[in-house]
Amino acid sequence: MPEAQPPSPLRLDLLGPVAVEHADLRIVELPLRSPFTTSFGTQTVRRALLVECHGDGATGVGECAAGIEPAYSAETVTTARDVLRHHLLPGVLGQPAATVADQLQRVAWVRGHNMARAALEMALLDLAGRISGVSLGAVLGAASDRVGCGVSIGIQPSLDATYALIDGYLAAGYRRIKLKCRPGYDVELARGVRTRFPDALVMLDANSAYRLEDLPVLHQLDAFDLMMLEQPLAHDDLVDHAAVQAQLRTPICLDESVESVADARAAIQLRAGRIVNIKAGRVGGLIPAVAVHDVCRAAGWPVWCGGMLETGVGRAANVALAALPNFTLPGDTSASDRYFEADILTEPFQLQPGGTLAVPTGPGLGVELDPARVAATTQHHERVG
Ligand code: OSB
Ligand code: MG
Repeated sequence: MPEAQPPSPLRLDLLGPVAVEHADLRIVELPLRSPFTTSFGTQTVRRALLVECHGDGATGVGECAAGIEPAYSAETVTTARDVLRHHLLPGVLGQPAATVADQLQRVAWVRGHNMARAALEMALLDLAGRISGVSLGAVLGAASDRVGCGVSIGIQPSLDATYALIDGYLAAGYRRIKLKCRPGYDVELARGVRTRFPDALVMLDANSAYRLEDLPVLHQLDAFDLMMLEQPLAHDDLVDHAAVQAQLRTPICLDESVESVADARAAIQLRAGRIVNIKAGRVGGLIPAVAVHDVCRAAGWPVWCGGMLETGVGRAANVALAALPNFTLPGDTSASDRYFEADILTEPFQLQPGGTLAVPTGPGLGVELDPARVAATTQHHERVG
């Protein structure tokens, strides 16, 4: 007999009706404190598309996860802006709905463009939460008021530079170290880190840099007690991941390969890994992210909250999501100062003792934009509707 599954924690019923009178699309650009290099490229800035939805005298804001280049995902800041401007926002502007879910149903016909859709969803949830006086955490079903945080470290010019960064982040309290890797920057990295930090929770993220032929390298990595190996194979693959997982002790964590609940179910059925990194943008929103959380929970797969170098806006949503019960592993929910000299919030996210971030409790996202910081970082702004 299968065990009874816990019900989904989602509480959309806490939110009242929502109407969007007009919207703004804004692109802000924040320099990163240091370049972030992965197997697919180097980023020196976070260029973020913000969607601001105005209605009932309130404003809700959403951050789009998409990056500048179509490297991690097919979507970019500009594709998301176009889809929001021409297809998603026209579907909701001036058309009040009884619930956020009804509002989103109006644009359910738009295929793909998950990150654009998720940005609109975040803005609607923030708007409805502010109007109803309910925090996003309460709506998603947060089970704790703090989330355990890890940190994602890019590929560095030298192994010694990596060790120095790890030293600093562990001293700051981060609970888990994720190291970006790629062919040729992998086995020595894992060996060196394991030797110097034998007790740290360490994992690697390949961002799809390996192929089945690289199995010997993955076998070598299997010797280092890594907490997990994130997305070793192609962004759209599950079958080869299953073949590799069958041969490795180290759990595989899927990132790029899970873009929907259907993908999560397929991954579980195929045993293409044992863990999922959930990013709301990648799966089309926070509501689908909770659904992925629920299917993973039912299958006994732990999940954790990934990141896309978000500003404080997207970070607030990530932290609320990470407070759900099956987010049992520290996520890429680092503090604002890990990324930026200055965030765009009145109060940046700060790492608390024990390596946690506090889940915002105010209405909606529970964070406030700093108008001066927004003005200083805005590169593009247009009104829609
Ligand atoms: O693969 O998780 C990833 C950043 C941009 C694109 C892809 C990824 C990442 C990170 C950074 O690892 C996570 C963070 O926001 O700290
Ligand atoms: Mg990843």
